[in-house]
Amino acid sequence: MDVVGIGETMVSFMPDTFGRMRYTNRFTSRIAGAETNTLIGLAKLNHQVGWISRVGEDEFGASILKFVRGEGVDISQVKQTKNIATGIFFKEVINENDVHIYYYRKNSAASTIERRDINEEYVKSAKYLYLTGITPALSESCREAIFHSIEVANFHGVKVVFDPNIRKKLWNDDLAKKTILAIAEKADILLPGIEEGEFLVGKSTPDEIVKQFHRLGIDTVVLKLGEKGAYYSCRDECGFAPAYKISRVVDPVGAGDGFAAGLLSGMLDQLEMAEAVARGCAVGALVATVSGDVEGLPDREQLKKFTQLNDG
Ligand code: CKP
Ligand code: MG
Repeated sequence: MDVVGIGETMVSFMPDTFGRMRYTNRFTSRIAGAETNTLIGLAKLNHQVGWISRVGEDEFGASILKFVRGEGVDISQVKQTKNIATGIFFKEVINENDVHIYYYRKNSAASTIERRDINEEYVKSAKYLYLTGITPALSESCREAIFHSIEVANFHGVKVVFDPNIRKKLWNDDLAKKTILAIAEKADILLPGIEEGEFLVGKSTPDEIVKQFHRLGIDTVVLKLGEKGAYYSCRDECGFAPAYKISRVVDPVGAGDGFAAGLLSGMLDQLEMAEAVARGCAVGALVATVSGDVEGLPDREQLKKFTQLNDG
């Protein structure tokens, strides 16, 4: 296994028209969740990936399993819970720059993920453990499971990759900050957005933010700067990868997860850090050109075409 991820995947509903959702009665449903978005991105680039989670024993749970399996992710570690529903969310698009997320995921199946769901042999078999700050926001038992998975990974030398993905709708600022910093300190690779960096360490320039994370003991920090690109810093190297220009942002949700997929794919292919970060930028950009969180994730052929065209 190249990468194992842990987290909640939901059915997402998006109105077929722009504007306030109260005026809509037609929705398109899709499958989305930060960790599977990244895992699917990796699977499309031919990496071996697996997912640890829970879904309800209901129709939405069944459609998630069918979809995620169909995209090439191993789902052998996903449990189905009786009488606990699969989470869902709605994505209201007023316009491309004004997107609102409404969750219906409290007490969902995935929020019952617990420590014993973390199969040690399974985590051990991976090169990277991929986590985001969404899972520990779901419940106490999810927090425990995440910390346990990190212990397992650290013990077996599996590198921990962590995207803070701070969701203020899911928990209060203090608990979010405390928990996310505690996880970040144990991670090998941290992938914050610039605003998340500001929130977590109270600094504002990329250089200051990254230095502060290094002080906390994190070896590799890749700071996502949105439309500007990404700034990365390892112990012995730092640099900047510019963003790829796209003609129109159709749907920005999922771009960060696509970035993680591209970056991890580059690292698995043993590219130089600058090239791996550039691959992250390319995949993130491609995700934003298509409606839906995973539908824009490229395969190798599409990725090659896009980068060749844009690298001139
Ligand atoms: O940070 P991103 O826009 O890349 O993440 C989007 C995902 O898991 C989306 O698919 C949604 O389901 C979520 O983040 C979430 O729980 O907010
Ligand atoms: Mg994100």
